[in-house]
Amino acid sequence: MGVLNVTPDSFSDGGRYTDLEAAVHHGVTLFREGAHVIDVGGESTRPGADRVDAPTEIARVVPVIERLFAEGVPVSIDTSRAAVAEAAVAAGAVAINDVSGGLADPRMAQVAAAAGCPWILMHWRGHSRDMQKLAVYSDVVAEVRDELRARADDAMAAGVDPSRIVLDPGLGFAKTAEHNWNLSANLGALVDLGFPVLFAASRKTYLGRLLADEDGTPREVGGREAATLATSVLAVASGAWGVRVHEVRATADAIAVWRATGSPRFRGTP
Ligand code: PMM
Repeated sequence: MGVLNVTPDSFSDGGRYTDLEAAVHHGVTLFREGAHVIDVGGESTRPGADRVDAPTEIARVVPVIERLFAEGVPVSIDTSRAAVAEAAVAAGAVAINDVSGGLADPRMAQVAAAAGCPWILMHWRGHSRDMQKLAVYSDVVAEVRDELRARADDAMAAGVDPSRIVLDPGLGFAKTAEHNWNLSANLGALVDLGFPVLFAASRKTYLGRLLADEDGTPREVGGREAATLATSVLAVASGAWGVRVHEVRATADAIAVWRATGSPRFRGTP
């Protein structure tokens, strides 16, 4: 999954793709580089971000989705609002990526069930403005697993086909760096729930902290790519179904190496 944020303020690519032509060009490029779906978002979810209203979000994403649809590029809509998801699906989006796992908007389950498309349910405890206060767990892996299972149960109760549900641990959303590492190390506990798992660590703050200078200055966003690649390969090796990344070509290359290494074709060949 390639990331395309059409926002002025996302932490990594904010402000770069607010121009329609630049956004479409980037989406097509990521698709040609090997992304299976382009995740278009019109609202920043970085910690502390203020919300935008639904009409603003729709005005940002719909023209981009229409153009990518016309170019034959599959798009997922990154939103936690039912009205935005509905408008995006009408414009051609083939999946809904909901960082709130259906909690932010009670109508989302109904929209996802009616659309019949894949619905990514991310682990979430509250809006970005104050989510880090909610990063309190006694056993982060068990609690995220149980809360995600509850989201999937609610989705199915609302009529969403189980085969359309994808789960995501929500790295950085109401999670400290330690929580993120713990979830990454135990991704199998989420995979065991039986739904495809999406892993989205790309360029996140905890990678910047890991790679901080001696004086503690976090590595800048653009310098987190090699670390992102490592997280993606490790996630896929742990059973993740997909990775959501800003840099698609390098990710596709790294996963191709992992796949070739694991392929029986190469084992024991003289
Ligand atoms: N993270 C961001 C946005 N959307 N969607 C899913 N499913 N999982 C995530 O972890 C996630 C997301 C924030 O990062 P961005 O600024 O790179 O979009």
